[in-house]
Amino acid sequence: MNASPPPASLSQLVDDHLLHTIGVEPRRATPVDLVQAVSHIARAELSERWVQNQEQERNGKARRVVYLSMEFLMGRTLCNALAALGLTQETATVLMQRAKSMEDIASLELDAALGNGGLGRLASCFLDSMATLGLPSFGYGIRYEYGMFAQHILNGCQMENPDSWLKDGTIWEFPRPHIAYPVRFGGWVTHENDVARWAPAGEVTAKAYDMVIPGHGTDKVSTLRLWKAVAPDLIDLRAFNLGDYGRAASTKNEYENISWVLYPNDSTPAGRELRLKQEYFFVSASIQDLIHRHLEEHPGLENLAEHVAIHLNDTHPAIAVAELMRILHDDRAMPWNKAWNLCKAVFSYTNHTLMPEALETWDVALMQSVLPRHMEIIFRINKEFLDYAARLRPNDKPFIQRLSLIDDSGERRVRMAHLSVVASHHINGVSALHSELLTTTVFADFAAIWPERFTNVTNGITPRRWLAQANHGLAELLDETLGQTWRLHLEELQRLHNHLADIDFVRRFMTVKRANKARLAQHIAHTTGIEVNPESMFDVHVKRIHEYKRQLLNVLHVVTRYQAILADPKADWVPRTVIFAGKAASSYQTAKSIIRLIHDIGTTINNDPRVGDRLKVVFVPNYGVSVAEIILPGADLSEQISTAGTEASGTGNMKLALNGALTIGTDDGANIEIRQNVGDENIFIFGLKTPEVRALRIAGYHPVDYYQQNPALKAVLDAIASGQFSPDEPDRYRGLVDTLVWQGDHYMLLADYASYVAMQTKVDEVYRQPELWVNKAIRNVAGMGMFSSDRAIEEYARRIWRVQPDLR
Ligand code: 26Q
Repeated sequence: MNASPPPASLSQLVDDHLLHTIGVEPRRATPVDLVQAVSHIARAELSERWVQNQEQERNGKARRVVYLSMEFLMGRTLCNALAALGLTQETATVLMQRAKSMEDIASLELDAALGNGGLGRLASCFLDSMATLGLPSFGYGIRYEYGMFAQHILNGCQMENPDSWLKDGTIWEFPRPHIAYPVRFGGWVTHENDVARWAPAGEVTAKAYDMVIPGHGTDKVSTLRLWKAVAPDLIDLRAFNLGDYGRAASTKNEYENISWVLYPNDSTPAGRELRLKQEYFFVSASIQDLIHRHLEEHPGLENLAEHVAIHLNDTHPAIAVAELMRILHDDRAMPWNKAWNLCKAVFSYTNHTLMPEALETWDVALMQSVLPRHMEIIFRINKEFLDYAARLRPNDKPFIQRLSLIDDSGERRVRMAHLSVVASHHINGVSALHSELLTTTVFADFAAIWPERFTNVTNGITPRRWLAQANHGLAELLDETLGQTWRLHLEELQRLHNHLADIDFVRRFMTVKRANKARLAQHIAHTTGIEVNPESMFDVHVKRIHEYKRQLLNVLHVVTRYQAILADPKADWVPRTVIFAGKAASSYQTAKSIIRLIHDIGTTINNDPRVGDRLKVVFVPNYGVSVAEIILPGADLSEQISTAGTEASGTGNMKLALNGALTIGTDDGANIEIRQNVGDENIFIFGLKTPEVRALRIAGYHPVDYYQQNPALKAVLDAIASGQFSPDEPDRYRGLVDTLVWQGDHYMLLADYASYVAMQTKVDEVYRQPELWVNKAIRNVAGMGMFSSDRAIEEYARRIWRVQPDLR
């Protein structure tokens, strides 16, 4: 750390803010006062950059990217802002002089957790890269009053608490009271001379709150604009004036609940009316805003596509297509075909899942009642599209039915993915495998008619947060070894290959990992009360809890190992600490049951004196961005074990490898590209591959055969099912085991079990040779260059959005 005294100015500035902004005597400032003061300083600097940037963009009339996403998992802002402003060292010194550490001060900030998982964090990494690359860009989302729930564990069970991240306000937002739009719902539509008139039944106001997204190594910033739902003043007043305060409050709530809470649901869509209203609410406000901004600079909307590229982060904002059509055609009288061509030149769409149950659809009747005019527009888009398709393949009715935006196999539903595809000039998946599967499975028919629309952009992560900020030790070592430019040019990590034989470098790399493990061990002790040994292998499985991600397969291995240790305690066991973290959607009972099983198994194993240090199992509560920043740098082994063909990409896999963990994983998502980049010998790939999974399903998968034929597997499943880990309620996990053995084991855990356990033995063999392990770990870091979100955004900009980075 820089020990030289900071320029008097920063220290003086902190005192000024304490005195004038916070209202405390600097000598008496508490840590909370200090974090506020320092944040105010950074905020003011960012504000200046924001203003300059807006001015430049206006003058340049640049083509802008509009990134629509229901989720942004921003995490904390302070350290990222200081790093972007080049103020990290100075601030640390000023804090040190006041006997405070940066880490302690920064940890007082609450995470902005406005997302569920990978898709939301990807959006945040992308904003960071768009700002860093100087791409004129705007993120739009919802200012949820309550973000992702806080997870507590009570007797091994997940408890959800509301995430009231705004309870003391947040310093990082800029309210824009003058930027507000009406968003309308319900009512009916009349038609006169081919002109549709929508008479809505209700209206809510969307108010803008901006967050500045600082670029790194540049003065450029980007904006994240979040919308809050506010009842129109009139609504309040009417009941209020009649003295009916109860009704005034409840009407107000009915409107404002639209932006109250994030839907805590990943891959199991909840078909709730409120969710549809949320989607339309933020999309409508965003489209109105971008049109308003366009018209400030241009006389009309004809040239909209030359100046805006609108990106749909999954189908959640897909109603934007109908909204833009409505505004162009109904409100601004643009001929239908012209409006439709404009749409197709403006929109692009990223798909994040192949799992049919996760593809979003809406009941036609619900959409008719909430958005009657949009439903009509979707019907017309569909009719013209299906007419076109029928001309391509006359008399192929199944083809037409498969393509239709409306699924009428049962109760009629709108397929939001189909709406997104027909309106988009480009559609991409998030890893090479996933994009390939899109064109051969869910979108095969579309790919047959429009092959040129489909492409791949493999996900990426920002090295600023996931290395520079999360792993100071490694960042410092890289700075000394490679210089500091890897932050902006992650390919430079390749040059680490030149240092594999440098004993001093290798030793320091190991020391950094050891320190990160000690820090993680402390966090584990603090949050769970469990003491773990930092000398043991840290085997890390962190992500949303979901059956397809197969935390349960990991559990099967843990119990296998437990039984093997008991059977042969004298063998040369590699001590392991198996670390889980992740949230289960609150309504997802099986996922919650998996969390409880992990705890029950942990309690048994951790307290079994025959096991000692050889095996420990912990569950770190409340996984999120800031907890990830502690866990990932301390990992030795990264578990990426989804059933092949189910994980679209994964990004935790990239974060872990970038921090020097070796991956044990299936041939799935971005694991495949990680293997290509780090080399086959430096990753542990096991299990069925995607075509094998498919072939086995078709041939008929009989999990009970694996159960009966593999004694180790049988012993593990029997132990769990018989209540060995839940003696107070022996049947607690019988149902869970039954889903595997008797109910089809949809994600094929039993089929992959043997190869997984065998690979875990190979992992041990390598770990027993520390020089070999560290060599592979360094090769992993060295191979991660392409997984920077800068590379991903550069691909989107060049191949999809056709916008130029603006590096003035
Ligand atoms: C949909 C409808 C109603 C309610 C909720 C939802 C919903 C919400 C969130 C559906 C899906 C999600 C989140 C999906 C997600 O995070 N997908 C992940 O995206 C990552 C970034 O591309 C990939 O790396 C992961 O593989 C993918 O699982």
